[in-house]
Amino acid sequence: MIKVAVAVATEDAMPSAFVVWRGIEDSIRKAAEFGYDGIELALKTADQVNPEHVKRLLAEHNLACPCISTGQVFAALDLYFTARDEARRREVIRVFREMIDLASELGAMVNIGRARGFIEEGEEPEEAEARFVEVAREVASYAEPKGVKLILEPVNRYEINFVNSVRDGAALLRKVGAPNVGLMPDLFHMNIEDRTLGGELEEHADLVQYIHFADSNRMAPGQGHTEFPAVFESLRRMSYNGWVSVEILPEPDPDTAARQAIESLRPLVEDYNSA
Ligand code: LER
Ligand code: MN
Repeated sequence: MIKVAVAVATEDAMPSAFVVWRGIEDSIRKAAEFGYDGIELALKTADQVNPEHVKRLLAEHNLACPCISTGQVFAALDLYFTARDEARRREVIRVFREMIDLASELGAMVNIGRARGFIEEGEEPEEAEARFVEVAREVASYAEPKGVKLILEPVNRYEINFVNSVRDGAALLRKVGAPNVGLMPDLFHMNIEDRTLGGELEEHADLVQYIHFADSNRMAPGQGHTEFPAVFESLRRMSYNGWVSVEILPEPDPDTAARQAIESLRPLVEDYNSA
């Protein structure tokens, strides 16, 4: 079974937060009204929301929150796993622990996007990688008894210089070796970095826990040249049972983008779920 979420944030999120709607109440109401199954909540810190309030709103609208995404931890707080400074690494671990506590209340996974960090000037990739592995293991071992999974998102080379392709992500996760850390491929980044979309998804089916959906130009599915029926055929071959989340540019305006996305995905998802 495939379920569809839409990426949203709180009202006070940075302008650059990459979401369709802002404001928890409005986002949840609209997601339900438009026919989504859930919301992906983009946060800077866990205390931006009251878990009881979010749970009540989700229950009222019969929606789930399958994922908390953490791009703003990097973009707004400048915190990331590969930081050379030990105090900064302790701080990102603290922020992630609080995200994990919230995720455990909401039944969500926690994304590791650009907060994974990067290879600093003058250092070997292995040095950044070693710091990532150490922090990821610590965060994963905190999340494990709480039943929370972490999902590493490969992001294209124009945004960061570390973990660009799905293959890079899979290789790194094998080094982390924690049972509760998987992959969050994003079709937009894959379109830039991977040889194929479906092929790489199928190849790493054992690790793929959640997928960001956008068309080739980051507009709503259906507005670019990605072949979504072929992606669904690959998902079928890998017996994918999970969430896809619409993370698209809110253009020409958020409601239009959200409506275009669900309208183009709904027939594919209904077909997938009924077979
Ligand atoms: C976040 O999910 C993402 O895909 C990044 O491109 C945001 O910068
Ligand atoms: Mn993404």
